[in-house]
Amino acid sequence: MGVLNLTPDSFSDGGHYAGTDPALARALAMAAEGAAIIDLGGESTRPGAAPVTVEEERSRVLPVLERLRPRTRAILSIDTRKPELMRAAAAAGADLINDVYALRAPGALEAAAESGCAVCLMHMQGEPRTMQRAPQYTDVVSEVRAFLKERVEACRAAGIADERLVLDPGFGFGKTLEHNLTLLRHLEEVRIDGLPILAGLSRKSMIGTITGKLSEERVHGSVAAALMAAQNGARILRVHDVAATVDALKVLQAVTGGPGGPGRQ
Ligand code: 8Y4
Repeated sequence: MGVLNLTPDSFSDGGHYAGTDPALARALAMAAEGAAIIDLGGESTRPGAAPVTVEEERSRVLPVLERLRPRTRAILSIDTRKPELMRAAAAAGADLINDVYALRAPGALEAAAESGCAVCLMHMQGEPRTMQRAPQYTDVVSEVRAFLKERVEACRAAGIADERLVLDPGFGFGKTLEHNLTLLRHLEEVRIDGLPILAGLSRKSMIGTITGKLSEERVHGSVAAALMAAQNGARILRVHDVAATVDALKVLQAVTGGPGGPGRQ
């Protein structure tokens, strides 16, 4: 999954796209580099970020989605927690709703269910503005799993079939470096009923903390983390650096004979 950041405060794609053309070009380049999914995001979820209105988010995302849809067969993912945008994106041809709020916003479960889209359910402790102040867990793995289990059950009750669900431990969302490392080590234990796991580690502050590098210099560390996640059971990797990650996955696949090793689905 390649990240297409459509926010003006874009942290790792070199700033705001002047129009839709550069965004389209970036999306198509990532698809050509081997991204099976393009994740379009118009609301910053970085720690401390302010919320945006639905109109603002819509104006950032929909024009790109509408122009991208007829130009690629890649799976198009919309990174939003707003039901209005889920509906609009589905109507414009989106395939996947990537919700860091795991459909907890009022009306989001219903919007996602009716959209027919697949859904990525992500764990987050707290909310983006404050989540990194003092993350606390007794047992991060079992608490993340329990949260995801509750959200899976909510989706099932809303009529969303398991075939549409993806799970995500939410690296960096209300987690210390130790919490993130523990989750990466025990990624397979987060899985519920064989559902696929998505891991988003790319360029995050945990990579910066480990390597001592700024955001744009975190490519190598991010590729290493992506490979660890794949080995530990992740089926989808959310990354900024598609070409580098695809090469690493090809090496892993050559060695193990499968995306994440033998014996996995
Ligand atoms: C530098 C680079 C600093 C990246 C911060 C960041 C995830 C996600 C994000 C994730 C899923 C981010 C939308 C945060 N992370 N969706 N979204 N999983 N499903 N921060 O891990 O990239 S945005």
